[in-house]
Amino acid sequence: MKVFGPSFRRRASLVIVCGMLLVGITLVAGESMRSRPNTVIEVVAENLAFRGNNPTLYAEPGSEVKLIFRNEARGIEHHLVIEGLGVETAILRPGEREEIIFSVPMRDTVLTYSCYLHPIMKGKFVVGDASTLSASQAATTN
Ligand SMILES: [Cu+2]
Repeated sequence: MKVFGPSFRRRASLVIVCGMLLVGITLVAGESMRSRPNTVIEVVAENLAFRGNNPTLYAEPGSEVKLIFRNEARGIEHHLVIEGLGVETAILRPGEREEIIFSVPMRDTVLTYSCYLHPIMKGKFVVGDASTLSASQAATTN
């Protein structure tokens, strides 16, 4: 009695091919998840503004962002919150820094970031690009 006949070998090689295919698909899927846009945004608090005149910040929808917040003011505490995302740093003393990693919503939107200690420290956090921002500005002026 032949145990390893031609049909067995054919089936065995099919299983091996399928297995290799599965491993390949898993690797590719894992790779594409790891290569999602990972944005690093650095925000620096100076005396009574975020450096760069409270700049507009941009992030791609669905991306993962690492926010680095540094307080380089002299003798003034600052904090940073992005409204609507639940992203908020502690109140930082001069010289301190904090990093927060968070996920950005999938849909384009324009949010506000600010320091609640100083209401004039306020800028826009845009999920999307410049066209998202201009569309939202057109909507608010109409
Ligand atoms: Cu502040």
